[in-house]
Amino acid sequence: MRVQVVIVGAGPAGLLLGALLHQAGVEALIVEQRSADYVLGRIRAGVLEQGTVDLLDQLGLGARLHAEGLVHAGIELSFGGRRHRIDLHKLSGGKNVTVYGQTEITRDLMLARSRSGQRTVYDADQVSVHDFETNKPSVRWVEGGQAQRAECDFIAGCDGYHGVSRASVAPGAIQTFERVYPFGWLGVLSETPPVSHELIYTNHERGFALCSMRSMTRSRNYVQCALDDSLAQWSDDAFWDELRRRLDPQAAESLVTGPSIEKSIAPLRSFVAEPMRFGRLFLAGDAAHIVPPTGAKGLNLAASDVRLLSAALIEHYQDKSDAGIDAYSQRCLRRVWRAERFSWWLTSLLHKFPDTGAFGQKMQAAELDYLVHSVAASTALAENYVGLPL
Ligand code: RFL
Ligand code: PHB
Repeated sequence: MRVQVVIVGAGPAGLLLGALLHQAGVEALIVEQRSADYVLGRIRAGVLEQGTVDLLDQLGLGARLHAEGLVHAGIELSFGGRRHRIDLHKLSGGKNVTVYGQTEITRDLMLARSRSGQRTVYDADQVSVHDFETNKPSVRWVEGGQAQRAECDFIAGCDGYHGVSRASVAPGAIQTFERVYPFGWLGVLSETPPVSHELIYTNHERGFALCSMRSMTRSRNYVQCALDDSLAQWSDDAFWDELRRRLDPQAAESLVTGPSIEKSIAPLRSFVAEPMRFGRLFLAGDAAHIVPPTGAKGLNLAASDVRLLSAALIEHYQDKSDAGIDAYSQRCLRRVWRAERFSWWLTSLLHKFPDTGAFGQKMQAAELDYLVHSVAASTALAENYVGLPL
């Protein structure tokens, strides 16, 4: 078969790119190695920048997001047993963030895609990308035991950190930068009201904690845990006890506990691959870069990558210009590195590291104190959290 673009991966990057291309009349086939239910079962991001919300609006996919998403004008930082509010709205010149789960965006995008008759291959085995350094790239996979092949003009590698796209690039053509953090996040989803109406990011001597939510009746909470912790070690009671110990007294008092609906441990990593284009293969989203979740940037970066990639591909087809294609990698990477810096900084400030020690704790406390009492410092936090301009 032949299509204009093959998108590898049906996560948010791949589905969003497919929707943006379809809106402009460019046909794309998505090839995903997992089932749709598996993709929807992954509980991940929760916070959307305004730019991501605008992109979904532009696609006509904002209805449920606006009806069910929670607009947040601030976040709280908790340390030394007290909470301090950062007024994102005021400090960023009027911007907010929206709390709406990645699962919901994925569901909205999947539904719109199937309604408009665009094809997604789920459960594709042995996906491989070929000849992207030539004018005749192709993607192969095995579907129900049958070998399949799609010839195309371009391949979009939206297949996440462990995907096949980045792994298919010649080692000499790619440079990677990485930091692996010596801890993970244990996340619990529960049908309980959130601790507060805004997110609470906590620095505590026992480790980081985050109180987030999916709705006013569904909480998503995290505690920093050891990398080698297993889920079996963390009963629901153990999780709630640990979270409570890290919260300020007032938050601990108002914590409502309940059985977990989902529980998982995620390692934390900073990673960037350069460049993000190899001939007719483009990397987008987690396939090209990973941020630790502290800054809530991963999904938002995936959205800004595919915004630039879709514009570049549409320009190629409609205007017969490759200027956008040629600039893609450089334009993305500038924003990526700024988000990497922010996520690394916030992770370093809020977590307990093996070598933090007493001096390190004092430094974190002094920086947090400065952050919440200096308009300049809290403005820098706010403008990064709500999202830097593209
Ligand atoms: P995904 O979501 O990993 O999707 C990639 C898809 O590709 C498929 N795939 C393949 N398909 C075909 N062939 C292959 N060989 C393939 N290999 C893989 C996979 O099955 C999958 O369906 O990457 P994408 O689309 O780039 O999206 C990135 C986001 O998922 C990620 O950045 C965010 O979830 C990160 N993140 C957050 N981002 C935010 O913007 N705000 C947040 O609040 C936020 N919180 C989080 C997060 C990530 C977390 N975890 C679990 C790492 C919280 C957590 C705990
Ligand atoms: C979430 O709700 O899952 C979430 C929110 C903020 C973060 C990370 C994750 O920084």
